Order: sequence, then structure tokens, then C-alpha cells
Amino acid sequence: MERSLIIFKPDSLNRALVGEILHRFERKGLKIIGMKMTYLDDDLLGQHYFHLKDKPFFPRLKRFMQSAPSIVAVLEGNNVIEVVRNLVGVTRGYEALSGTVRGDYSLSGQCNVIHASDSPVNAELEISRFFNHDELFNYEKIDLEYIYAEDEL
Ligand code: IDP
Ligand code: MG
Repeated sequence: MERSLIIFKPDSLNRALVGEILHRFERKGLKIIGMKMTYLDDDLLGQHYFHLKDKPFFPRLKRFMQSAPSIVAVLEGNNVIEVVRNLVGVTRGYEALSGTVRGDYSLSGQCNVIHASDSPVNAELEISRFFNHDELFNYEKIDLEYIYAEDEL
């Protein structure tokens, strides 16, 4: 099953949006298989945003990403990488469609509340950057319909 890494960026914690955004992923049917709060130090940010390290806005992006802790999580599901990117919307909040997380909650090119992996290769890299094996959980979602049917026998 495919997996994706998401990061609730400092602005989503500051603005108390974590629950609302997580709720969207849960309602879609995606499974949370790992989650923790962490502070993204220089080393982690240098790796995570390596593709942006020479951009003029990189120092400001780093200050933003270190303004509070982040919550990192791993979601699992069918086609989860594309599904989550669609739910999140395009990078700049002022361009993202309404109905997407960024379209609904951000007007900024930088403070866009959430990160989501953009390809299978990057997803696996990002997951291993932020999580150890024993921090990811392999569990079955309980099939309530099955349990109710058993009760009625
Ligand atoms: P993504 O988050 O949609 O994958 P990337 O291009 O990978 O977009 O950029 C990573 C993050 O860097 C963005 O989510 C945003 O926070 C920040 N960023 C990207 N472009 C700009 C910019 O032009 N100005 C300020 N911040 C930017
Ligand atoms: Mg990206």
C-alpha cells in the first residue's frame, strides 16, 4: 500500500488548524500509520528543502519552519500521494482552489499550512528521514460491519 509523508507546518499549529486538516484526510479514508511532534532543525530542513537551498527566500523559509514545532505524519492508502496532493492544493495559497486545504486556509506562497510528498521516491525518502521503523504501525482497521453481523448471529 502506498504511503505519503505530511507535515503540519508551524502556521497550522499556531492557527489551531491541525485537527481540521487531519479530519479531512481521515474522512477521505486514509489511514494514519505514524505521527509525532518535532522541531525541524537546520540539518533536517536542509535535507527536506534541499531543492530550494539556493533560492533567495530559503533563509526566510527556514525561519518560518523553525518558528514553532511541526507535526509530521505518515498516511497510507490507495494512490495516497496523489490523493493527498489533490486534497492539499497547489503550492501558493492565493492560487490554490477553494475546497483544498491551501485554498481554504492560506493566502501565502510560504505559509501554506502543510507539506505533502510529491512522488513515490520522495515519499519513501521523506518517511525514512523523519521516522524510524518502530514509529510506524501496521494495524488492521476494524471492520465494524463484520463485528455487528457477528453480534446478530
Ligand atoms: P510544495 O510544498 O507545494 O511541494 P515546493 O516548491 O516543494 O512546494 O516548495 C516547498 C515550500 O517552500 C512551499 O510549500 C513553501 O512553503 C515554500 N516556498 C516555495 N516557493 C516559495 C516562494 O516563492 N516564496 C516563499 N516560499 C516558497
Ligand atoms: Mg515540494
